[in-house]
Amino acid sequence: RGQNFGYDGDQGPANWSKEYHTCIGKHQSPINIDEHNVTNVSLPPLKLIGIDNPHQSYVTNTGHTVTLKINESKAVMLSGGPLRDTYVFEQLHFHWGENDFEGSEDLINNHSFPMEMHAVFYKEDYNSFKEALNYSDGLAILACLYEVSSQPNPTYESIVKVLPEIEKKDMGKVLQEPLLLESIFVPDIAKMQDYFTYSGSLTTPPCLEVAKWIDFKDHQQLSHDQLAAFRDIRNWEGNKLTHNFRPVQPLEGREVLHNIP
Ligand code: B30
Ligand code: ZN
Repeated sequence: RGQNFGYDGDQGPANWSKEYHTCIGKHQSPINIDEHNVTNVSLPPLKLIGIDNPHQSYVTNTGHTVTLKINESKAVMLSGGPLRDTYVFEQLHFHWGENDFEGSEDLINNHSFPMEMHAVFYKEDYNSFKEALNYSDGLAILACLYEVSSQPNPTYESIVKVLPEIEKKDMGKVLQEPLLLESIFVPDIAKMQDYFTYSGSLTTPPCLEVAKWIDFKDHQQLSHDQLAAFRDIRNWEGNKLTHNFRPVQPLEGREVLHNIP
């Protein structure tokens, strides 16, 4: 079985801990971020290197999500803000819901958004993503929330267009044009210092508590049709992956910081 977790019934989030004991830890993700219960701070500037030039990218259906990777190593790096060290870009992927009223993992004031992107980075000192999973400061994950817009977001068209071609698990496709990650990661680079940050876990099994989460306060926009295209890809069982978000987990006394630029 191993990676055969799902989002419904016996395979669903409520049963993950039967096979993955780490999914019942005290620093789990996602969480609800209550804006009235955050600590305002002024952290050093968050730095994203290598996102201002286009990178050849490939998109894969993992059976749990759609993942985007670039083919250069250490071309995109993250440091500063709440991070003590430099982190290397590994992949980004998405979480979505059955309809336009749910789908995000983290909630803001108990409000759901239709989609959430996670850009996953591992600590450079640990040399690989796999190795970094053994350390509590192994990962840094940027999260961005999406709202529904009436117009399609042109930045995402190249990704949305290939989704029908990667309908089945393990299918992958190189994007026709190199992708400018800047426009995927952050809606507006001028607003990128406005974010929430907290310590948490992977939101899928094995739910390892190894991630510093950085959630941009600014949102991006996708049209209903762009969102709906994600719901048509198939999971590891061959069924439509209509939704792939984990419900929020208890905060257990953790502090959520709000960085005010
Ligand atoms: S998340 O950002 O907390 N949602 C992994 C990375 C980030 C998150 C969750 C999981 C991860 O790398 N898991 C192990 C590797 N995966 C690859 C994958 O992305 O799709 C293999 C696997 O099958 O577990 Cu699911
Ligand atoms: Zn994720």
